[in-house]
Amino acid sequence: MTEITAPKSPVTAEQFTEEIREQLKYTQNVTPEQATPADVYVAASKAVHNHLADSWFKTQADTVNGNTRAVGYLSAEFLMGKQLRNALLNAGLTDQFEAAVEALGFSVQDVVDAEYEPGLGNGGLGRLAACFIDSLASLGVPAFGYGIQYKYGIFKQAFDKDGKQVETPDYWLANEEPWGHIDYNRSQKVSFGGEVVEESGKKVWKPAWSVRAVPVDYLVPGYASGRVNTLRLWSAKSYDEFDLLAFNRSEYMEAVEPQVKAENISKILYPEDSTKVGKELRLEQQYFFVSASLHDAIRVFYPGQDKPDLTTFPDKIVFQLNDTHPVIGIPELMRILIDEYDYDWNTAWSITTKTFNYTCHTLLPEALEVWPASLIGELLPRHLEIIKKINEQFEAELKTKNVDAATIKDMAIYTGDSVRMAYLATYGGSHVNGVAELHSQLLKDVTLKNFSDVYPDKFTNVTNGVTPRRFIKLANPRLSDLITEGLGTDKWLSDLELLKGLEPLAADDEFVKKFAAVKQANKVDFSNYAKREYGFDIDPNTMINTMVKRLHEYKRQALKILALIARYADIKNGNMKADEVLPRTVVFGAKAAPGYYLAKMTIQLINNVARVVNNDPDVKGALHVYFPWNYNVRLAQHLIPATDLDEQISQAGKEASGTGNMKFALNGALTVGTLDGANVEIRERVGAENFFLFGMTVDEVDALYAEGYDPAKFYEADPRLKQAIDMVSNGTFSNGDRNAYAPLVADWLTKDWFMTLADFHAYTEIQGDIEALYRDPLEWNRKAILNVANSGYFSSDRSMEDYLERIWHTGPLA
Ligand code: 26M
Repeated sequence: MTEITAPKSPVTAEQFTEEIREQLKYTQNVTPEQATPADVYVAASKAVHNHLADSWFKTQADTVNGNTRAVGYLSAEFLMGKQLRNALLNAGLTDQFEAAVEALGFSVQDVVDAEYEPGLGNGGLGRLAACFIDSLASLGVPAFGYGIQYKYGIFKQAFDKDGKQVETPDYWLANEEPWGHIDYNRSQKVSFGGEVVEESGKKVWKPAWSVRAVPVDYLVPGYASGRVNTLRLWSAKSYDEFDLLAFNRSEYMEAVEPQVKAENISKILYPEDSTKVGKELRLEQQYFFVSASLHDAIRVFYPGQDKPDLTTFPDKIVFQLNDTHPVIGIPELMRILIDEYDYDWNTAWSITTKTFNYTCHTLLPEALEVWPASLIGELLPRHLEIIKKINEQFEAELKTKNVDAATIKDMAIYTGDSVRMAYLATYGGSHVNGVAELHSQLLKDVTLKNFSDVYPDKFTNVTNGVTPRRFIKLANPRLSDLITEGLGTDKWLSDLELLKGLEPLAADDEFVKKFAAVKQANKVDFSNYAKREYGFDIDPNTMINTMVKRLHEYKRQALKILALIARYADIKNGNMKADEVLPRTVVFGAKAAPGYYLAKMTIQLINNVARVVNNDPDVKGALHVYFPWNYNVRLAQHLIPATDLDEQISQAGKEASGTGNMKFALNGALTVGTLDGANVEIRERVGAENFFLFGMTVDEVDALYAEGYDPAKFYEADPRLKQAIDMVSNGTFSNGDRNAYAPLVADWLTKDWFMTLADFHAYTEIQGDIEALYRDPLEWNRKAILNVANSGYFSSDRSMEDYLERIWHTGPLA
């Protein structure tokens, strides 16, 4: 007997069909005959939204009236992915929806495809925020996601005829967007600039300009919890629709200028990741959403009160700072408490430090935000004063702890000309966490060592996780059914450690064959999807070997492409016979920051290697390379379930955690990877014998740097590496142009900051093990099952439980 605990809705398919008809008639104003799939998509979305409304209202009321501290997740990015299927799943309406759409004469796929994915994030950090709010709702924890409703999300990526990345704006709001509920009545005023004056002994900030922050609310339905939380994304609007005086002089452009300036704040998501861009607009964005969110929380928890007792604020809500982007919230809460509510400094500080906690998502020093003090002074003069005072208090505190003068200087939050946001966050909050064991350790030992010496108790780890609802149930329905069959229950969807129960089935050949059949069917699906969306001819009978993530040097797409070129050369040289090579399809997905020169050149190289390899009859059937453009959550949901082998090959000590690695393991791909980020913990759990480990460790990397790393030596020493690089420089992948990749090659041979060349040999060696195992499907799939069975820890539900226990000290609503 299989136990089914998935949410069930009280309505029948016929009733839901009727609800969609109503929406078509009264909100879309079309007959079912006139309707397009996009109309049906909007109508169905509104219908499912209505089913969630009562739970949403009740959750809001319980959040305010209950005695459970809420969580505020402050994040500049929420990479939500499409909403419809997730909402249907959590409302228990999936079957009714599918039947209704067909009854109305539409195809389910067309309707689901009509939803345009909101791309309000860059990569891992933004997707993590989306997984976390899903898990909080599913656990029944009262929580708000707070962020920005960018008008343009992450750019759309295309490739030109030379294989170069071309970016176009992602105007995701071009068509009706049924999920966001704009709530003008709950707007907040956010001010900038001006000066600070003294009025009867009190500092008063006289800002120069203000914008109106308008909340757009998104429902965050929990899975099987009956709870619906809120994602509140702020949109910037102008107060002065136009300046009448200017307009009267018919200076039309000037008249709308204030509006343009105000609305620019939420216009575009910065397409950077792992680099800091010290742009004024970026600071405006950060302050904009953080100030609006803090005021909103006060409004929510102290409704109608002019003089609330804000000493209870940390009992009402605890804020998590997702990286340094919202850290301006610390001086902002100080300012609100002191200037707007008349608290003294010490009381304000006590409230503030109890309210905030900080998650660091990087180890790259160049990614830690540092703002010029002059910029903060111009944009937020009162905040700069407060930051300086925080820094004075901090230095005094360090002196009482007998920290030496040189170290105090190293630890400065305010250096005289800049403000270090990570240091402000560490001092101004209760806890600091890294996102995987290794990363948290390196934070303590290296990046924030001085802070960890003085405040050891602040530091903790919470290993990242991913939501099994989106990344197993929705993305991989076949595997979900097989898991439910194998376990005799679907409870694993809210208790992912139950996957452990699959472990014995890895020894059951019948089950292994079913598992293999699921993977094969997913590969066929993906091949069809890739044909339809991209025109690719992917052979689903080859090994699907995937590397998807942002394009960054430290992630080492270069290592993958060089190894691939070496393999190509082996076949061309006759060192390997094409018909003896294990047929492999390599799939890349990656966006490069528009200003990241070497990353963009790497994309161009991958595309041109793909062009040459795929058109070379000598390697036909043995090696194929595809680079579907515009990698996003939707493509991830199609590709991950179809992947046999996943690449997690960053230089050890550089990838904070990774979350793609978890999604692949949970979908039964095997990983080839380094001892980096969460790979370390994945390997520990799934078993070393079920993970393809290669490459230098953090200590070996450090040692090689210390002795003086010279990549050219590795080039000279390994003929296969030498040939691969020579092929890049001799025009093989640039129609004979020897200069096309010169900067990339020069970087490899003289700098190679992330030691791609040093790890090349180990990486190519391990391919033998991989291919030998793949030739034994039963053994390969046994190991894949053991990956699934032992990855339950990587549910974002578990991450949330760790945050609740170690940092937030709260739990589900009663
Ligand atoms: C900074 C300044 C200006 C504009 C953009 C940024 C910025 C945006 C995103 C900087 C970093 C950003 O993201 C970093 C990120 O995604 N880090 C990843 O976080 C994941 C979740 O914890 C980890 O799994 C990844 O290892 C880590 O690289």
